[in-house]
Formats: sequence, structure tokens, C-alpha cells
Amino acid sequence: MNQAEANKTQNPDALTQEIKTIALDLGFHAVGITSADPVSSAGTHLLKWLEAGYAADMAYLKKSPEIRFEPKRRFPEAQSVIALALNYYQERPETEEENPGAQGKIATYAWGEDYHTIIEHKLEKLIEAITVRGGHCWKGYVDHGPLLERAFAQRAGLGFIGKNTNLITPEFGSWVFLAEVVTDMKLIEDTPATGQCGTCTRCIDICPTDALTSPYQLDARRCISYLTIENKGEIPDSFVSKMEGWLFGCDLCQQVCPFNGQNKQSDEPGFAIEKGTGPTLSLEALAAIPDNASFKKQFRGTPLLRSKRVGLQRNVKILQKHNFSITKAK
Ligand code: B12
Ligand code: SF4
Ligand code: SF4
Repeated sequence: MNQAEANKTQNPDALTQEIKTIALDLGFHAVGITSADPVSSAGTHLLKWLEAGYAADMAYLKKSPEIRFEPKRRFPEAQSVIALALNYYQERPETEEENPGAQGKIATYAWGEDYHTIIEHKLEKLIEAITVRGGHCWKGYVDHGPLLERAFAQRAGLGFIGKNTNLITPEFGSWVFLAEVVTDMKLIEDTPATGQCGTCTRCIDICPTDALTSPYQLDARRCISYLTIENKGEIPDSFVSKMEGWLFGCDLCQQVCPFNGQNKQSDEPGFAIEKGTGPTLSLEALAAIPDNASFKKQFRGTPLLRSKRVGLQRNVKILQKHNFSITKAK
């Protein structure tokens, strides 16, 4: 019997523990297991959400939405989903004198290196470890993949979904990225998370563009995060005066959340602000970037590449026009 065959006969409890330990050793901050069965109520919500037009122009979300809540449609032999979370929270620097003049705000998730690269590397290592133990993994997901990541993470016990639609963990609040591995290993499932927002509505109240149309419902067409990053067209006039200084992404509905008070600094070196743009960028300097090659060179390896030069400079113009820039990060 080779090592993989020997491991396949291992007691599932011990195997589950071993895989969780490996994930934590790789630097993930939380790990939970759920089955690969559909997350049906989240699926119903997704279909209604798409029908309402809330996905804006994100065409990829509309393509075969069923596989997002039912991974077995793609991988019939799938048994378990290993759900992972990585804390990205960074303390905001006290002074930002090195960035004088009018500034635009960057959402915290984008201050350092691109999280996709950091997490994909960890996922590869985890998949390798599972393969050695006789398991087959079809896919490591982080963000791009067709999976309702928050719903699987909630069922795997990582945290609950708040009214701002984010997954909120007990230890790091919602300042976490999510990732998953789908495998044919039958692992021991965790208990789904059961937290709740209670009567709080702070995120809904603070949202400047009323993108949270009701609890747990986000209309991406109104969300500053969508408008500044994913949106390829112009930002509709009705929103341009409401951007509140956000140049790339938006954190408002997370900043006000009472579950986000612990502010635990991430120990992932790639998220350190020196590794990327940090919290603000000079609008004047951005407006002066002459061409795509210079833009790519300046932002290589950071999430800001996503909006492309044309998108970022569109945002700059709006902030300059409406004088919503800041001279010092708040
Ligand atoms: C498209 C997308 C966006 C869109 C739409 C966001 C949205 N809320 O749907 C835009 C561009 C606006 C966006 C913004 C952001 N995003 Co985004 N985004 C995604 C992506 C690629 C798909 C999300 C999706 O499928 N949306 C469709 C809706 C219907 O699904 P959902 O919100 O994920 O899940 C819902 C169902 O499960 C539902 N549900 C389940 N059961 C039930 C039952 C009932 C009755 C109801 C009503 C609902 C319900 O509750 C969930 C919340 O609505 C995911 C990655 C992924 N593949 O999942 C990342 C992801 C959700 N984004 C992420 C992040 C970090 C952000 C931002 C914080 C970035 C920023 N600072 O600017 C913001 C947060 C804005 C916000 N309040 O959500 C993280 C979230 C981590 C976390 N802790 O939750 C993810 C998981 C990426 C990752 N791998 O880490 N994002
Ligand atoms: S990210 Fe900003 S614009 Fe989007 S829902 Fe949250 S507060 Fe509103
Ligand atoms: S701000 Fe309040 S309502 Fe919104 S997600 Fe946090 S606890 Fe829930």
C-alpha cells in the first residue's frame, strides 16, 4: 500500500484535523468544512438577485449561475468543500505626509499585494497536501471561481452573513478574504455559523448610494465598489456627488460594523502597506500617468490593475470635480 492509499483508510476525524492543521500552518486564519451539497436557499437568493438586475454588467455572474450554489453539477464526485479565511486588516498609518495634496481613498483589501496571487499559492500547497493523502481536488477557488463563497463559508462555520452581505467571522470581523477547495474526500463537517446582526442597521444607514436596498440585498449598480472597480462605463450622474473620496473600492459598510471592532493586524506579509499602494493615492499623480504601460508598471502585482488606467483616471476626474478628495486619510 502506498502513502496515498494508506491515508485514504485513515479515520476521517484524524484526516480532517490534519488537513485543518495544514491549512492553518499555510497561514490561513480560519478553516471549516462543509459538504459539497447545494447551498439551496443562497442559490434561490442568487437567482432572484440576478433577475432583479443587481449584478449590473458583471456578465460572468449570469453564466450558469446554478454551478455557483451546486458544485456537484460540475464535479459529480465532489464530497466536501474546505472553506478558508485570510485576515487582511491593516492598521491605518498615523501620518501620511509622504502623500501630500488631494488624495483618493483605497479600500483596505487593496492596500498591499494582490490577494489572488497570495491565496492561490497557499491553495496550491493545500491541494498538494490533500493529493498526497489520497484525495482528489478539482478546484481551488478565490474570488474568480463560480462558487457562492460566502454561503459555503457560512455553512462551514466560518462566520455569519451580515446585512451588508459580508461574511463576518468572530475573530477578524469581515476583514477577511475567502477561499475554498472542493475535494472528493469525505471530511467531517463543521456546524454552520449562526450569528446575527440583531436590530443593527448601521451599514444600511451609512451607505451613501443606498446600495443596500434592504438587509442582505446589495444592488451592485449603486455600490461604489462596483462603480469604481468593475464598471467599465461612466459613473451615472446621480452617484458622482456621493463617492465620499473613494477612488478604488469602498469600506464604509464594514467600517461602521460593530463586529469589526477588534481590528487585528494581519500577519500576512504581502498585505503590508509597503507592498502596495497603501490607503490613499495622489489624484494629481494618477491623472498624470501618461499611458497603459506606465500604469501597469506602477501597479504591477496590486489589485488596482483591475480597474485599468482608464477606469482609475475616470474615478480621479470625478473626485477632482466634486472636490471630495481628502488631504489626509480619515
Ligand atoms: C460580485 C462580487 C462583488 C460585487 C457584488 C457584491 C455582492 N454583495 O454581491 C461588488 C463589486 C459590489 C463587490 C464588492 C465587494 N466585495 Co466582492 N465579490 C463578488 C464575488 C465575485 C461574487 C459575489 C456574488 O456571488 N454575489 C451575488 C450575491 C447574491 O451573493 P453573495 O452576496 O456572495 O452571497 C449571498 C447569498 O449567500 C445570500 N444568502 C444566503 N442565504 C440567504 C437567504 C436569504 C433569505 C437572503 C435574503 C440571502 C441569503 O447572502 C449572501 C449575501 O447576500 C465574490 C467572490 C465569490 N465568488 O463569491 C466577491 C467577494 C464577495 N467580495 C469580497 C470583498 C472583500 C468585497 C468588498 C469588501 C471590496 C471593497 N472593499 O470594495 C466589497 C463589499 C461590498 C459588499 N457590501 O458586499 C469578498 C468578501 C469577503 C467577506 N468577508 O464577505 C469575496 C468573497 C471575495 C473573496 N474571495 O474574498 N463584490
Ligand atoms: S461598499 Fe460602500 S457603496 Fe457598497 S454597499 Fe458598502 S457602503 Fe454602500
Ligand atoms: S453594521 Fe450592523 S447590520 Fe450591518 S452587518 Fe454589521 S452588525 Fe449587521
